[in-house]
Amino acid sequence: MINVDNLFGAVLVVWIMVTSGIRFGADGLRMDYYIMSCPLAELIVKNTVNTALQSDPTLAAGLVRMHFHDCFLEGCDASVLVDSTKDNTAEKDSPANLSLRGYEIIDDAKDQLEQQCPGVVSCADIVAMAARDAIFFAGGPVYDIPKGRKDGRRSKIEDTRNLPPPFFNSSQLIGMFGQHGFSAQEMVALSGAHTLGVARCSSFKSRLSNFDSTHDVDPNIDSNFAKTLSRTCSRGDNAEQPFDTSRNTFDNDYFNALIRKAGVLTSDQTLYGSTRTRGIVSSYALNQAMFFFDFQRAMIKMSLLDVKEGSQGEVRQNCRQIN
Ligand code: HEM
Ligand SMILES: *[C@@H]1O[C@H](CO)[C@@H](O)[C@H](O)[C@H]1NC(C)=O
Ligand SMILES: CC(=O)N[C@H]1CO[C@H](CO)[C@@H](O)[C@@H]1O
Repeated sequence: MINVDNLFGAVLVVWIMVTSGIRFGADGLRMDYYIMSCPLAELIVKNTVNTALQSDPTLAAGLVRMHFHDCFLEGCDASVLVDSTKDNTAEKDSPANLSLRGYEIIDDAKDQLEQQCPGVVSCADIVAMAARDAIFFAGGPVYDIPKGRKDGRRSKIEDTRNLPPPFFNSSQLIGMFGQHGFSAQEMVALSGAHTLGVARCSSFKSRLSNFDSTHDVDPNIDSNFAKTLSRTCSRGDNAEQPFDTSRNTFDNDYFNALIRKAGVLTSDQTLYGSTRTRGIVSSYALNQAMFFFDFQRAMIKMSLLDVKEGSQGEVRQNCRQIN
């Protein structure tokens, strides 16, 4: 005799086995992760990013930097999006995160995705896709990324200690990126993201006066460029200095700037100053296609840092709040 309750129970058990088999499978991330559950996911993110960048192209830089900060802290799990609460100061409120931009674009894409397919597309995947689409919009390489990241349940200000500070030298950068499994070449390629965007005076002003015991001004700056930086800083700590001559265009101009000793941050100029990385900078300055190729490979690798799968995370309903 089969009664309805037993049948329901059996179906439920099979259903749990099937879904948990998928959720805890060895490699939960796939290129076509949303093909059944939210086929328009990629398109919705791309259209949202394109529309936003058409009205403000400077936000491309914001989206790319957001993805980097997300992945370097606790893995690519959208922890960078969480707002602080009464009981928790989130990553967002670290001074290192000051000036992250583009949160509204992520919220906008999430709202549309929740209408199309509620509870399906993670904020972590949206951040990774949005960065990818921003790079392409700005003229950079096109690449595909696996999807299926889950959103994290932790976002703490303490974790931002793991971000590289702008005064690091090449050896320190190699060390820090090495801890995340990146080679020196991959670190240099990723630094090429500074082909987009700006730094504020507070991030480089220490290079302009009382630099060290023997130099007032960092000897690794071209003297005319030092004047440019000083002029920027005369407008205050928040005054913006573009990293290269084309702040909204993804190209290899950043590497040419380093060769001219016109790098904005210590961490930028050190890549040319150090013999361990100088050759890589020169190659990318000469060969943009090589930079694009290495960059997109390194970005895919970065987008997979410590991702959470299955029950290690959740799909947040609102990207700014843990469920
Ligand atoms: C190598 C170590 C790195 C250091 C020390 C570093 C540091 C910084 C600093 C200090 C700023 C300026 C912040 C401000 O003054 O407002 C900045 C901006 C930026 N960073 Fe990095 N960064 C590094 C690597 C990366 C990587 C790997 C990416 C992405 C793949 C990235 C993407 C960006 C972008 C796009 C901006 C411009 C943001 C905007 O204009 O809104 N950075 N970075
Ligand atoms: C980089 O900085 C570290 C720590 O300040 C220092 O020990 C090292 O000598 C520096 N390396 C170079 C090449 O300047
Ligand atoms: C965009 C953002 O949330 N920025 C925050 C970064 O951290 C400072 C505190 O250091 C906050 O005041 C900002 O709101």
